[in-house]
Amino acid sequence: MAIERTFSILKPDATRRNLTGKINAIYEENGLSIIGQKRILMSETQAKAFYAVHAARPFYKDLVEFMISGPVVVQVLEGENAVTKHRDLMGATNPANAAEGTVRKLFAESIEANSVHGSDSAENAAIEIAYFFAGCELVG
Ligand code: DGI
Repeated sequence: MAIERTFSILKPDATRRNLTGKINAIYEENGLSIIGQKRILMSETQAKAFYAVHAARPFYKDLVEFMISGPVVVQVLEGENAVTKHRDLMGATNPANAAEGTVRKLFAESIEANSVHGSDSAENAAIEIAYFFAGCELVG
């Protein structure tokens, strides 16, 4: 498997509880290198566009409000099979269904405040990375 990149967000519930280091350690210990990272406050426009695929869902408004409720850490992870590896480390969307040892099982507060985002395909990873990072901000 070739080296791949994926896009990750540490959500407001994670930054609020100072979990950035603990979550980053899980990623790094599992072969994912953090090749770009910044802490930002997402604008409403950014959050709406980022989750546009969910615009018709009943939870969309709450999701956008949650994502702008505090700082997030956006990051690019690089490693073998990074998209799938990251999704496996994150665990299921709903922490009640997340496997033992996953980030969401360990830290998520609810299906909405579920601590982390990760791209679901290499194609979406490229789009999401370009949405938040300039090429010169990524050092592999
Ligand atoms: O890729 P995921 O983050 O695991 O899941 P997703 O792309 O299906 O949904 C994006 C986010 O939207 C998810 O991390 C939390 C929120 N969400 C998804 N399904 C529900 C939800 N929020 C609420 N309140 N209820 C849901 O059923």
